Amino acid sequence: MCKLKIKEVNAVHRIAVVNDISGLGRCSLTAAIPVLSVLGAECCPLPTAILSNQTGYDSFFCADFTDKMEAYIAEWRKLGVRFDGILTGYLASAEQADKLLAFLDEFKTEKTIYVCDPVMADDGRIYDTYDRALCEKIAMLAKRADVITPNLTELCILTGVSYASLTAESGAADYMQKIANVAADLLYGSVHTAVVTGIHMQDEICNLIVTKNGFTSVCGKRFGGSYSGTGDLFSAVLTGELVCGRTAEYAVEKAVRFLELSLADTYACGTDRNDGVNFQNHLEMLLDEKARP
Ligand code: PXL
Repeated sequence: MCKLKIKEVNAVHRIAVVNDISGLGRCSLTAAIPVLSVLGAECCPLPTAILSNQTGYDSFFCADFTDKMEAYIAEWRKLGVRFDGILTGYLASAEQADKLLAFLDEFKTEKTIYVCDPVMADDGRIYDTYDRALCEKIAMLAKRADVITPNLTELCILTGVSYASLTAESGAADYMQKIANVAADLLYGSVHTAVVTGIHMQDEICNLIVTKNGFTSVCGKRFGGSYSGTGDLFSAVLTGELVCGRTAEYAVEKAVRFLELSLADTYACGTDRNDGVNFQNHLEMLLDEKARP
């Protein structure tokens, strides 16, 4: 557990999490809040939408928060709040992305670590609530980040590479290198690390950490298909650890071990993919060994 000295302005690191709140599906903010709290950070939600349940279910209610964001952010401005980290995820509109670009201009300081999870697609498909205009805006947000966490589908959208062609190479000995080469195109400006998540390799799911110095992979055992919220749990662990000064390798390893155990539990329980990951019973493994009683 990383702790700041008591004399510092905030006793714990403060992370603005720009994401939706979904009543069911254990994703977005309902994943980020518990994870960041266990990691010892203050999670400050900037909601993008309020949903009855995530959009993978057959039906859902969604209240878009775009029109409320300026008034919400204005109160943060008045309070002079500063963030050690900013994490962005699911967005409700292209207009919202413009508001977030302005939010970054104002609230991302030299000391703020910005992790952009370019949530827009999975398994080769753009989410139903997303369109081309929103995906283009998300690409603009991703360019402002320090670290980006696309899954393989999102990586292809961001780079204009065909998902079908890239995944057709999955049997090749140099598949990881090929993905790393694609991800390397996204490393410019402030973006120093791309973590490509959810790469299917036989009975494993792998994640690639790509920097200008090359790439490393961290794999975990695969259980069942893809579950709602997996990417949100991953990006929350990553952000919480990076803000504490940990390396991307350390953070990704921790996220993968946490997800591996949580997904094994989820699979064993026969949980529906839309209901998300049974991570609650495994949060304690995010505490450092030395911090345990
Ligand atoms: O976990 C990604 C995500 C976040 N928020 C909402 C979603 C999804 C994926 O489907 O529907 C509302």
